Amino acid sequence: MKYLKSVIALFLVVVLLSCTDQGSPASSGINAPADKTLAQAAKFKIGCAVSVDLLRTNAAYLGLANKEYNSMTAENAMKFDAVHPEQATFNFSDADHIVNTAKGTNKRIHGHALIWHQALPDWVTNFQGDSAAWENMFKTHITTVVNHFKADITSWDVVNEAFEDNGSLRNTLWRQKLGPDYVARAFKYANEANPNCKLFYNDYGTEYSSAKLTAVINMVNDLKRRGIPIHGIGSQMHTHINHSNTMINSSLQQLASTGLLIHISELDIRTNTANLPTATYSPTVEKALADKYKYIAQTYGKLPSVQQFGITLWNIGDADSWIVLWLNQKDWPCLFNDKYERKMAYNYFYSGIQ
Ligand code: 9MR
Repeated sequence: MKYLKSVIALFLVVVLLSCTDQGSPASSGINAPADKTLAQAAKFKIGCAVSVDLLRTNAAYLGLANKEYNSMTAENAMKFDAVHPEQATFNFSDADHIVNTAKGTNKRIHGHALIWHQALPDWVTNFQGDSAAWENMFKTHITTVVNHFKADITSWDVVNEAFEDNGSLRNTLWRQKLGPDYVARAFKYANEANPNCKLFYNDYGTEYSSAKLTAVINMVNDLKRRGIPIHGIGSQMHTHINHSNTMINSSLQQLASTGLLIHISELDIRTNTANLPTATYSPTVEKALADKYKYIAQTYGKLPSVQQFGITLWNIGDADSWIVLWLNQKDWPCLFNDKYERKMAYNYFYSGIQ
């Protein structure tokens, strides 16, 4: 009997731990009403970055994507390799699926991303040609993609991640082949293709690297001085629970001092900062995650409302996070758990965006 009781007790402990480990919807002091959504609560747009495969195959995922948000970004489907797989071939079928999904529930669609050093097809990395041929290829890509979505996409991440964390201009293929001023020309070409589009420079790390923050602000101010059409800055905010709140606040304030629109464009928050395979989603971690989400939401909410383009969450549930799927790390960075249930982080974020 005593043995049986111990076995049952052990079983209960294991069940309890495994629930916590998956980020169960723990109760907390703050609870969002079950019948309300992020889009309804927020003073600004709330977006999600979506995978076209999951929209097509996972009903719970599609349900949340449809219901909770009023802006949508393609996680991958509008990147160079997805839409322009061969020099003479554009393929917009996945991207169009996302556009149609978003339009079905009247969401804003934010374009991501025209020029980046990653997600390039082989034909671009192997491209042979003089500087005029490179310029033509670069311009053709921007013009064709912006044009294709002209009716539905009114904002684009034009250049993504042009700086290193130390503030130097990243030595990408684009920079090597087109020269350091390629950033300005990308904005110019995008504006020529759709003069009604809000054009963003998008980067990560401005909340932890002051060198990068300064470099981004200097570049943006330089572009503005030169009359280059740039309208917004995306602060990706792939952050983690230990990043300093003071830095997060100060970086957003400094970015806003440019006068441009500010988009927290790829928000997620890592908890397993040392990338330990033994990490667990303990109540302490759960609360730290929730507090950080709330802090970021409230801090963003203090920016001038005319500059609030919105907050986009990068991925929906923990199981579809790029940190888990792409970096292959054990973590719980999202607002929903791997069963697409609201986490404590959801409730705290919800209270922060009001
Ligand atoms: O989440 C995206 C992942 O699925 C892709 O494999 C990867 C490469 O295309 O890009 C990830 O998204 C990135 C975004 O486009 C730009 N900022 C960093 C994001 C996370 O790496």
